[in-house]
Amino acid sequence: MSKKIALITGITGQDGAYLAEFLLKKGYIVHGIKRRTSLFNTDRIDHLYQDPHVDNRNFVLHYGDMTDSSSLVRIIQQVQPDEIYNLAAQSHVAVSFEEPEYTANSDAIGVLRLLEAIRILGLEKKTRFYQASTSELYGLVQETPQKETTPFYPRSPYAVAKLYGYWIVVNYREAYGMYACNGILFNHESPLRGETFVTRKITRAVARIALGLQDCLYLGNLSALRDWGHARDYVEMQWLMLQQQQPEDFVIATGVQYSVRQFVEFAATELGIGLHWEGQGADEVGYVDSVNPGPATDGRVAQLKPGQAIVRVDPRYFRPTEVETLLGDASKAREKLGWSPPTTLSELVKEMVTADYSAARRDALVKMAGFQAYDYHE
Ligand code: NDP
Ligand code: GDR
Repeated sequence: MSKKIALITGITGQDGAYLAEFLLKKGYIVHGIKRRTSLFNTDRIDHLYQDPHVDNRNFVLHYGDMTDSSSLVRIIQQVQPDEIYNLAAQSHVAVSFEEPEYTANSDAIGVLRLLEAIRILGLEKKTRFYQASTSELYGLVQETPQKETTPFYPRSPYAVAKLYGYWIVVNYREAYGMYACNGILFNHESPLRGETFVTRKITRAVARIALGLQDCLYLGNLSALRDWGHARDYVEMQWLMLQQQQPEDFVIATGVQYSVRQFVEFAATELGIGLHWEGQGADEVGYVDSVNPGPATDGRVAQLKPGQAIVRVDPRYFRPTEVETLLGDASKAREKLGWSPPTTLSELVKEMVTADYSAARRDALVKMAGFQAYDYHE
């Protein structure tokens, strides 16, 4: 039997890397679309790279962009994929307020471009399509927990763009009988998470604080509640959604919710770091630091002992409209896909902190070696 062919947009991102690895293990030939950038952007998938001069590769990268129809048509024509996973997006909610038009172009119209490419090339009956939809669609939540039938109320340019993506997938499924479906995935994290998303920002900061490379972590809304799972577990569900008899949309979530503040505490606990909370909203949740109770004062940074950290609320990280709470009900996926979240939050935090600690140790060693070299030349 010939190998299945998958095309992944956003292959250089967190989910793209896990999905590519997963599909290769399943015996797929995996093609991915990467953007042209002035610096290398393939760190997360370099371990999968195959020399283009070798015949019969099962991992192939193509230059393309979600804002460029002709590149998408050309790649799909060349690859003739059995499955397309559309993971590419300007995926940062806060950034979408700064770049709303670009976000709409890539995250909304980009989906349309792919679906039209499938149609133009006459692949409607061959190519199955997965769309990376999101819990951000629920925004100002109308029902808790959120499931497939919960009404949407997007709260950012990102979420509004993804709303278009969601509905155009449903429309092409109904209008043209395409096998196209939405995975409404709640937040999922990993050591491969981008450094500016809150979980990774936290685990990276506590690791650096533990090694004396940083003393303060600036955050925005500490009371936001999220349903966090592990990206490795979630990409398996993306694949399963394309292996069903009928295309359907599914919520994927853990069904457990924590605040940003709790995430900081879990991460700090991993490395035995004491926390001082400062700034607007820092005292709102009634947390009293058992190591150093009471409000911190100006100049406290200088007085900190090693292994202690300041978490300072910085309003620059507040969003014009915020999604305060998300909690998923994945009963449908549990029944039809056999979903149960294998990784707990504490396992996830531990894995992320461990990875960031070892990266920070490398930085600390380099810094130390740098200082020694400087001393030597003096
Ligand atoms: P990342 O931000 O890590 O990855 C996004 C990918 O999209 C990167 O490969 C990026 O390329 C690529 N990309 C961005 N813009 C373009 C463009 N114009 N043309 C081509 N490629 C582009 O996101 P995740 O892996 O975390 O998420 C994957 C998808 O799932 C996204 O669509 C996201 O919106 C959605 N999602 C994510 C959730 C999560 O919690 N992680 C939850 C629900 C949905 P580059 O590497 O060059 O930047
Ligand atoms: P989110 O993830 O917006 O849920 O989108 P993010 O980690 O950016 O924010 C989660 C919550 O934390 C609050 N927060 C901060 N966020 C960031 N990034 N930086 C901070 O300093 C900070 N302080 C507090 C935020 O306000 C928010 O409430 C992610 C993305 O992966 C989307 O692509 C995806 O669709 C959704 O998850 C589901």
